[in-house]
Amino acid sequence: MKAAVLWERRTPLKIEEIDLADLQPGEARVRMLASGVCHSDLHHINRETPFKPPLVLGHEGAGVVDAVSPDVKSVKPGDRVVIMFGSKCGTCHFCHSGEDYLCTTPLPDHPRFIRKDERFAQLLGVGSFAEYVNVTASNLVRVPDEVPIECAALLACGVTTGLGAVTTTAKVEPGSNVAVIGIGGVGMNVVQGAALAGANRVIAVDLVERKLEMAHQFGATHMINASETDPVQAIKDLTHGRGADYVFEVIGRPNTIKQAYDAARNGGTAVVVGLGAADEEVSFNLAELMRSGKAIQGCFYGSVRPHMDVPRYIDMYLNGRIKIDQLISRRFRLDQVNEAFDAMQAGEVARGVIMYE
Ligand code: PAD
Ligand code: ZN
Repeated sequence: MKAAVLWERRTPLKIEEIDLADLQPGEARVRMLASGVCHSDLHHINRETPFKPPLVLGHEGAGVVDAVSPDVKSVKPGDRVVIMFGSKCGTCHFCHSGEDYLCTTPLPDHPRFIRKDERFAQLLGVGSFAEYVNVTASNLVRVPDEVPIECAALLACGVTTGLGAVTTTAKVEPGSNVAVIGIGGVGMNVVQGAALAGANRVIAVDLVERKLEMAHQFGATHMINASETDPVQAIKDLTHGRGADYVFEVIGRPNTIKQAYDAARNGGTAVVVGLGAADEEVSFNLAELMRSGKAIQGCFYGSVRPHMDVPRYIDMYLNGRIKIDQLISRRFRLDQVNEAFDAMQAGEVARGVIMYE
C-alpha cells in the first residue's frame, strides 16, 4: 500500500510502497477514505518534534474498518469511522476523570508501518497519509452513512479542536465578547463555536482577506486584517476599550500569543490553541499579570471526550447547526500531498483534504 513518508525534516513527503504489521490486540485496520491536512502536520515537517523520520504524517482521518483483532468488539469491518488521535488508555487518572485528552500512557511503540527491516513512525498513533492504517480500536468513533466521509475526517481534529476550545476548554458564556486570532481550519471552528455559544461579538483576526470573508459566514461579527491594523487596539476599540472576555490564539507564534494576552480584558482569558515550537517562549510582565487577573489557558484537542463529543458534533452537523462542508476548499490525491501543504501555507484553503478514492 502507498503512504506519504517524511524522510527528512524540511523536505517534501515522498510516496512509498510500505506494509502494515499484523494487528495486535485492541487494534483495528482502517482503509483510509479522507484525511484533512492540518497545520500541525506541517509543524512536524519543519520542526524537531518527538516523532522522528521516517514518519508517516496525517492525524485528521476517516475511513472504513477493514479488519479488527479478535478481542475488538466496539467496531467491525465495514463500519465508517473517525480516527481520533493520541493515547486514551482508559485506566490512568486523566482517562478516569473524563480528561482523556491528557492521557499520560505512551502511544503503542510496536511498529505498525514496516518495510522489511525498516520501521516508520506513525504520527500521533494515526499516520493517516497512508492507504491503510492500524490504530487503537477504542480511538474509533462510528459515523452514520449520511455524513460525507471528508466531513467526518475533519471531526478528527480541526472541527473538534475548534468547537471544543470554546465550549469545553474555555466554557464561553452567552453574551461574551470573543476574539479569534488566526482563522485557518481550526480557527474557523473557534469562530463558529463562539457564535453557537451565544457570544455577543465574535472578532476574527487574520492576514488573509478571503479567510476574514469566510469567517463572517461562520458567524464572525467583526473582521480585522492584522496586516493593516493593530489587532490588539482594534479588539479593544470594539470592546469598550476593555478587551475581549476570551481571546483565542490559533496560530502558535509567540507574538500572536502575546497579542491574545494583551487583547484580553482584565479578568479575561487568553486561550492558546496554536502549537508553538518546543524551544519558543513568551514573557509577560509579572506585576501586570497579577494585577490584571487575566488567565492564560492552554487548549489541547479542544479538551475532547471523543465518544461523547464527536457523536454530538455529528448530530449538530446533521441538524444543520455546524458547517463542515464549507470548510473544505480543495480536494487532493495522496500523491498531491505536498501541493496541499503549499496551498495551506499560501492561505488558499480553509482545509485541504486528501481523498483516497
Ligand atoms: P492554518 O494554516 O489553516 O491557519 C492559520 C491561520 O493563521 C491562517 O489563516 C493564517 O493566515 C493566519 N495567520 C498567520 N499569521 C498570522 C498573524 N500574524 N496574524 C493573524 N493571522 C495569522 O492552521 P490550522 O488552523 O490548521 O492550525 C492552527 C494552529 O493550531 C497550528 O499551530 C496548529 O498546529 C494548531 C492546532 N492545535 C491543536 C490543539 O490541539 N491545540 C489542534 C490542531 C491544530
Ligand atoms: Zn490537527
